[in-house]
This record gives sequence, structure tokens and C-alpha cells, in this order.
Amino acid sequence: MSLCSILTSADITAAVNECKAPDSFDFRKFFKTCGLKQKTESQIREAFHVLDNDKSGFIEVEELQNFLQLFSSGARLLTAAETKTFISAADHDGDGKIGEDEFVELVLHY
Ligand SMILES: [Ca+2]
Repeated sequence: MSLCSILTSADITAAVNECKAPDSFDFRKFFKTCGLKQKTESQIREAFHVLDNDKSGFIEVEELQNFLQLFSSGARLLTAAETKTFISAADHDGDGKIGEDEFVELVLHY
């Protein structure tokens, strides 16, 4: 399973291009442009499992740094400020990482 089987490559390219400049990443805009926000909950759960690269059941800070590269291998790393904003928006239970339900909530309802 890869993100390309859930999203179109044109939408992924557009989303990655929108946040090329460091510290310009906005997860709300990104999820909308890449098309994930318009997908079904089960497809969003599939995307979560791709982004949880080490299959720990959570997206951790280290995985978030590589977030854009999981969409497009040539993309940049997220900055420390961007990963911090991303985690704090999603992390309702305060464990410092993003669980599957927190991810669905973030994509669909934030
Ligand atoms: Ca993980």
C-alpha cells in the first residue's frame, strides 16, 4: 500500500509544491489539496498506516519530519516548528504522538 494508490500524483505534487518554502507547511491546506480530506474514513486510515512508517500504531515526531517525503520522495523535511504545530493540533491525549483516531479527526474535522 502506498499513498499513490489512495491519492492522485497530480494532487500530491500540487500539495507538496504549496509548501516548498520552510515553515510554510499548513496541514489543513495540505490535506485538502492532496485530496485526503475528501476521501472516506477507511482510506484515511489506510493513509495513516503508510505514514506510520515503523508500524508502531502512532505517528511519532521522527516520522512527521519525513511526512512530505512519504508523499513525494524529493520533498523537503518538515522543520521542528512545523512538526510541533502538527503534533499539538492532533494530540488530544497528550502522549506526544499521533494515534490513528487522532489522525482521522485531524484530517476530517480540524
Ligand atoms: Ca510510528
